[in-house]
Amino acid sequence: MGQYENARDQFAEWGIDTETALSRLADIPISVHCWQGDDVRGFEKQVSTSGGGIQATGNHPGRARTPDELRADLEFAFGRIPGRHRLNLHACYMDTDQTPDRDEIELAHFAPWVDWARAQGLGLDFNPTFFAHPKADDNLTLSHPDPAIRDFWVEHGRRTREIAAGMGAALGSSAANNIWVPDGYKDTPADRMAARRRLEHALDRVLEQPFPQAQMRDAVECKLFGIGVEACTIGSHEFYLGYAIRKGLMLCLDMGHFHPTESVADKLTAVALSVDELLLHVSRPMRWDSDHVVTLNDDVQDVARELVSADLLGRTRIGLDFFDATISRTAAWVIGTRNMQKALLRALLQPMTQLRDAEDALDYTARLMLQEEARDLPFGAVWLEFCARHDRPAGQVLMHDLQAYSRQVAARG
Ligand code: RNT
Ligand code: ZN
Repeated sequence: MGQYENARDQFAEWGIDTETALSRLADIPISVHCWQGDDVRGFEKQVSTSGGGIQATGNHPGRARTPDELRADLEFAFGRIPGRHRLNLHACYMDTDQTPDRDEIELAHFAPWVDWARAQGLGLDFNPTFFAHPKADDNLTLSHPDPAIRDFWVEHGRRTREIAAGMGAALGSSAANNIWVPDGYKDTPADRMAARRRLEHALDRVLEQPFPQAQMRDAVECKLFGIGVEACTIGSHEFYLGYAIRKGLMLCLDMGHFHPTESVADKLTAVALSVDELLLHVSRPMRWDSDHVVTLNDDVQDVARELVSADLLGRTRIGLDFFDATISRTAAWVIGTRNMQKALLRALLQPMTQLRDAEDALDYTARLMLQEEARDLPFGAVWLEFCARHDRPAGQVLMHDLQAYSRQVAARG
């Protein structure tokens, strides 16, 4: 008997069907973020600035400098990730000889991405870029007191929704368009209400035009604080939770955007009672929103377990959000995405019925025993089977593959 068959029998003793888990996992797309590939720089021709706490640290050689290089790196990474997935693009990753400002972008500026995604069998997701731009240098965009600056960003937001809808229509797959703005104050503001009202009104304008959900869906992403906006973030959790409920939007929960002891896993079910669809930015905050590569840690496994146990997979879009420039950028994608999948696989292989029965019987001893005994089950063999069935490498082969590619792109300088 092979390793997988052995594992399958061990899981079966706990009433867990590994075949069901494997086929369910194959149906869960992960939206892989483009910005891990080039340290969130993008391809706009004009000089951009950084701000809002978005900054990759490190100088590992091999950063993708052009859209072609980024696509080559993505093809390599997707070739090491089992299953069919999505690419999450930011507006600053346009691929065009033209030099449109953010309020001038159109679907045509992203045509090479759409063609490539179609050829690769990938869905696309999208994001307006409200940072790294001279008009965002004050860490104020949609809530800026200057109406001309607000207008500029409103137009940007509107255009990204059109582009996202165009991508969704072209690929026959609904694109999430996620709004995150860096807006906030470094020090204690005098008038939080005015700023929040300005953000609310600007968002209302951005979202005016309806699009079919089959083409695109809007999400809003809250945050606790960022570098330079320590005292007040205009788009806080309460702000966007309320706004998403009132407007029927998706709420984006980024795992790095809360107090370090808060659990995004715990929030999922609470939010899901009032919001019909969720977007996740799976990340690994270290002491703050540090955007480390996703590991198979307890936080990520807790999130995966909630998605499975609360039956939220059908109304949660799973995206990743990390950027580390101290390690191979392609390896970072592969490691982080596979870890999200491993967390989901483990969640799909829980003895759910027994756990629920124990809880309902107030038998917390049995619940704890089950949770702890389940840790020893042979997940690794099931994961290897998943990789093999999807023709993806694992272990030493994967390791050598990642190292060879990293050496190859190092020549880029
Ligand atoms: C910033 C948010 C946001 C960005 C990306 C690049 O704190 O997490 O999602 O990381 O839009
Ligand atoms: Zn995020």
